[in-house]
Amino acid sequence: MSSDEQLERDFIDELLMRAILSALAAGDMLVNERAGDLEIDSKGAPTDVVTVMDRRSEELLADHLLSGRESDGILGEEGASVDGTSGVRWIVDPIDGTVNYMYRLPEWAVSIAAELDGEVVAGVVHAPALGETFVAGKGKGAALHKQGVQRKLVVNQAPSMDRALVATGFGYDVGRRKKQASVVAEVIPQVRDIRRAGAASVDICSLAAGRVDAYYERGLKPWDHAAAGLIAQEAGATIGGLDGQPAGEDFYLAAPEPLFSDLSELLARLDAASD
Ligand code: LIP
Repeated sequence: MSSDEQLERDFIDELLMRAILSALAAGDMLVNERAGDLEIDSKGAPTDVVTVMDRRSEELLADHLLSGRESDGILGEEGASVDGTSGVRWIVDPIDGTVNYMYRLPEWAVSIAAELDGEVVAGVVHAPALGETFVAGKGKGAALHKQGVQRKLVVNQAPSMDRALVATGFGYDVGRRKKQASVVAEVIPQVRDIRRAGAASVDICSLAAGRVDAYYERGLKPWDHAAAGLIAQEAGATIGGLDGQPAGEDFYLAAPEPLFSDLSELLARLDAASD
C-alpha cells in the first residue's frame, strides 16, 4: 500500500471516530434529556413532524463534528447547510425515525456520513433504543457494535424473490402514499413478506445485518441513506435506482444480486419511481 493510500485510510479512520463519538453524544442527549411532552411542529404535511429534540440533536452534532474542523461542510435534515472548503462534508440526520422516537418505539437512529471530495467514506448509524451502533469505512467493511461485542456485517445470500423479506417505507404526502400503497399491494403477493420499521437508516442497516433481504423506498433524502448506504455496500449489497439510474430521491433499492435485479424489474414494471 502506498504512503498516500495509508494516509487516506488513516484519515478515514479519523473521520469515522469523530462521527462515532458525535453520534454517541447525540444519542445520550436524546435518551437522557427527552422531555415528557415533546414540543412538536410539522414540516409541510401535518404528519411530517419535527421535535425540539431533532433540532437540539442537529445543533449538538454540528458543534461536535465541526469543532477543530471549522472548514468542513455540513448538510442536515433540520437546516444545517454549509458547503465548506476542506473537501469534507458531514451529512447528518439528527433523528431518523422521528415518529418512532415520538411514540417511544425503538427503531430510530442518529445517522452521520462523512463525504470526502463528494464520496461517502465513513458512516455511522447509532440506534440507542436498540443498543446498536452500525459503522463502516470505505473499503474497510461494516460492523455492528452491540453490548461490547463487534460483529462483521454481511448481507444474506440472495433468496429467490418469493422467499425475500423486503423492507420499505412511505412518504408523508397523501398522493405519494396512495401510489406507494398500490405498489406494495402488488409486491406483497410476490415476496415472503414486507417489513415497515419507520426509519430508512435502520432498515438499510437491517439489510446489512441480514435481518431483511432487501429494502426499497421512493423519496429518501441524502441524510436518510448516506451513512447506512455505505454500511450496506460494505456488507455486500448492491444499491441503485430503477432502470439503471443511481440511487436517490427518485428511488432507492438495496439488495444482493440477483435479487436486486429481480426486484428492480418488478418495481420498474409497477412504475414505482413515480407518483
Ligand atoms: C423517515 C424515513 C423512513 C420513511 C419515514 C420517514 P424521518 O424519516 O427514514 O424511511 O419511511 O416516513 O420519512 O422523517 O423520520 O426522519
